[in-house]
Amino acid sequence: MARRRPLRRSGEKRHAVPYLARPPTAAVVSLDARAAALDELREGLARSPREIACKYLYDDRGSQLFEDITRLDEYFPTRTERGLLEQRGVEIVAAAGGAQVADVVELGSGAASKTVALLDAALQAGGRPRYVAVDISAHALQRTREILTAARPEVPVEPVLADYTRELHLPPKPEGSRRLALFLGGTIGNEEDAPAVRFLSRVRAHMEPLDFLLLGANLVTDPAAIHLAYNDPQGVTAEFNRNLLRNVNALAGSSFVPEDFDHHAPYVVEKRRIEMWLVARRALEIDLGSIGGKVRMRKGEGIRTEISRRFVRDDVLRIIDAAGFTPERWFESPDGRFGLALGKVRSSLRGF
Ligand code: AVJ
Repeated sequence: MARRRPLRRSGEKRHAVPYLARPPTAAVVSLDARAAALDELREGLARSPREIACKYLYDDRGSQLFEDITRLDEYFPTRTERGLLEQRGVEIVAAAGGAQVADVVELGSGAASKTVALLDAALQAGGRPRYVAVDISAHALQRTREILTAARPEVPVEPVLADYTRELHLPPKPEGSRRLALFLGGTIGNEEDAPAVRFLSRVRAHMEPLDFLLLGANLVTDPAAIHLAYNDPQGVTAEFNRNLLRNVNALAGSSFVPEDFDHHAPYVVEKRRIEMWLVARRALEIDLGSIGGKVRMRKGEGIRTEISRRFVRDDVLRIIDAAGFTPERWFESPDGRFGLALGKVRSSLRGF
């Protein structure tokens, strides 16, 4: 664990309510979000192959199951990234502005245990970082806040409850501070190149010159180890995958029976990605509730619920460059399984 600097500042404001910029009314926001979700689900389920976006994995139970996954022996990415952040955190923060890094924004905060290493580095550099946690799950945000407040009570936490794939409202950064945006865990690998670049470009739109992005990416490694990480013998990943159907049922009133589906998660070597599927164990007819209509599936037919890509360094640097960040530094775990790219906001977009 990184060292802790006894630096308690009293009178620091802590916000108890998720931050919403320009809030219309809560009801309008959630009605809108629900209609958009139903459209997205309808569209994905009509595709061939059928798809349900991976963000539906992360209801409160799903966020808890993912946290359980990160503690499995077989699932190495979280541990590898944490080690890298603990080893190189000081260097990373120094390269991103040291004491001036006063606004650490994490997209998909999940359980923020890894982030403590970076906040510590900012504290050590003599800065007063604030931590803005953005997540789609209220439960995950609550966990983040508990973990962080217990670990580093001197760091103020601002939770933002939001689906950052849709819209991104961030609290304005403190006057004169530098923002360090974090997109960790290898979540960028859930998207193909074009949507990944579009997403990071939107993040960049919330940033200014002298701000930095730290992007975590899973790297190409032994296929058998990758396979095992997504096919743990205890079946936690299988349950995480099936739970997506419970979430969809709760959202839409659909009639998916999770137990009618097998978890299938092959590492597709030529695409350098894990694909997570739910495969019908028998012929099924599923009522889609408010999504509208029915889905008929043959035995053995699948719904794709996630892709999780493995990269090589240059893939990652190209992506951040295309999104408007100049690659400044690259940090890699000693086993070569995980990489972190640090990019600096470029003032003008290069044509791409
Ligand atoms: C949270 C998106 C990084 O892709 O490895 C874990 C999600 N899926 N096991 C990943 C996940 C199956 C995870 N990310």
